[in-house]
Amino acid sequence: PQVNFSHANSRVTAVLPTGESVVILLYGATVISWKNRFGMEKLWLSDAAKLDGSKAVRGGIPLVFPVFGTAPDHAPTSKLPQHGFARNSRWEFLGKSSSESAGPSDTSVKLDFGLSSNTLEDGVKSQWPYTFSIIYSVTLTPESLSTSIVITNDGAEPIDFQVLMHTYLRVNDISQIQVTGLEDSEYVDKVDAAKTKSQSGAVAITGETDRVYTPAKGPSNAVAVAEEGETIFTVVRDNLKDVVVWNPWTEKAAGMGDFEPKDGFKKMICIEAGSVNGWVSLDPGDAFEGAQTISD
Ligand code: TA6
Repeated sequence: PQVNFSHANSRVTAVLPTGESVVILLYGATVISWKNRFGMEKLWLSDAAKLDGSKAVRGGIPLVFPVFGTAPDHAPTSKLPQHGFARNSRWEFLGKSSSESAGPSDTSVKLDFGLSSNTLEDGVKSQWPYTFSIIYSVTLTPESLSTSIVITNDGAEPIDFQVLMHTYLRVNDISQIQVTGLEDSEYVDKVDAAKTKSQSGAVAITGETDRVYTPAKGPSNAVAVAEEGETIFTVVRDNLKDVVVWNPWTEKAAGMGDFEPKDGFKKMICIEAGSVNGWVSLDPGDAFEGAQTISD
């Protein structure tokens, strides 16, 4: 049984024999759709998301690199826009590989995307003049979606960066959501003067929420999202020590022109795996790998 596949109009689409599918926009190598075998969309994408490359996609899985937020005091990244350039850049599709261990229910597909200093826009290169290459892989299986990033320093000087996968998970009703796996982790509360707090119990979303759990200490690096007591997502991290939990709620949703419908915040929660507190320092010739696996 074949993986159905297409690479057209700046998108790569793959459909497994069991029916699951994924769509990646070459702009930002942004996953914009992940559907289960019943055709149910698992990611949240704003109705007003720009998909023409004019701005970062509002939804799906935008890639944050080499800076999370803005870092005015960090000279190497201080000239970059919020969340860096990866989600605003045109990536190349490098190819696909599919594996079928025992049969159609085990068939999976891995799609590779590339961005490097050779393909980066000149304007961006002048803001961040490092020699690098990134391979971003999206792997779809009947049970999960994984995204992994390998960042290689091809230059002669160390590169200090932050990286994060800004995943918008789709939920039915945010008021019924509980996030577990972050118990006892310290977090920076960005809606309360960036105070450092400690998480006790599950995380519920009852208003604008913007927290950087650093490090996220949960057992086996797993964070679970439950709706009415039933786990709907599990996010397992590999070499990504932090988790950001974000929901814009009413006011911030109203203030984002590309966030539609305005009450769409009730249908999404961002569970973002990354390394965003402090800087990963990559020596010349070295490579950094980080990944997440989202099971539904
Ligand atoms: O991940 C949380 C966050 O850093 C929030 O502070 C908010 O800015 C969000 O990202 C969205 O940022 P964006 O640049 O995509 O509008």
